[in-house]
Amino acid sequence: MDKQTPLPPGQRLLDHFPRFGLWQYATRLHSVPNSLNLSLRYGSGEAITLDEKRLADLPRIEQTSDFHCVATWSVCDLEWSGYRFRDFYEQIVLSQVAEDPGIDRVIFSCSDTYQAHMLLDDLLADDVMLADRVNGEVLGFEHGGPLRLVAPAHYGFKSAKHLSTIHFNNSLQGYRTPALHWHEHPRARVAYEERGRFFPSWFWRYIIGRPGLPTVLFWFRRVALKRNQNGSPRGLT
Ligand SMILES: Nc1nc2c(c(=O)[nH]1)N[C@H]1C(S)=C(S)[C@@H](COP(=O)(O)O)O[C@H]1N2
Ligand SMILES: [Mo]
Repeated sequence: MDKQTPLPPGQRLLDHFPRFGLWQYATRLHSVPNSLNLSLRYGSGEAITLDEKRLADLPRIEQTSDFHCVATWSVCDLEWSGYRFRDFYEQIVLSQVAEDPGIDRVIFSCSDTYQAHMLLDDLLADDVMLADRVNGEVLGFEHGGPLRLVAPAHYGFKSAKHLSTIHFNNSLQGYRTPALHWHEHPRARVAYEERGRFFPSWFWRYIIGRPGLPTVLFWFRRVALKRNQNGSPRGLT
């Protein structure tokens, strides 16, 4: 983001990019693999495995974008590298399927058991990526390696890290919210401050987001340090 441009409503700038998430996921990292282990499901079809070579056939893109967490922190100018989600959809997903059973949403499952879902239309925007590099380095465990979603126009909780299954679907069957059903906004667009489904945005900013923030940041840093001492996989320093 151009430093002249104000941050989106209710956000504050952090000077570093923390590892973050719902805190029950901070410790669920034993199952995060170092190399890509990704499946694709379309409608009620069987899951197929996608290897790195298949992804590497897509054009590689680089993108500089900002990242906004619903808990009110933002970081600017992250340099992502990877594949445009729309290219992935058009060149890999659509080439596997004969008919469209009314697909309108996508459920992302992650190897730490986290899940996120987005509307297919939102995912086809120019700036949505499957990223495997950030700031010039291979995406390590810390920020969602081996592969994560990056959807800058949506709050960070939609940008699923450590992707393991991408399910194109016509319902939310198979999705189990990692947070509370009454909280989660289905689109979570930053520009409209869609922080939660109910309650006004000040509630999420001042009652939930800001007071909880230092605790969660502290907890994630602690878990990351511990994992590092025990011999960390690539990317956690
Ligand atoms: N697999 C997984 N993806 C996740 C989360 C998580 O806990 N696990 N947390 C989400 C939230 S709330 C945010 S803000 C971002 C944080 O990304 P970062 O750890 O790279 O800062 O990841 C999102 N994707
Ligand atoms: Mo977040």
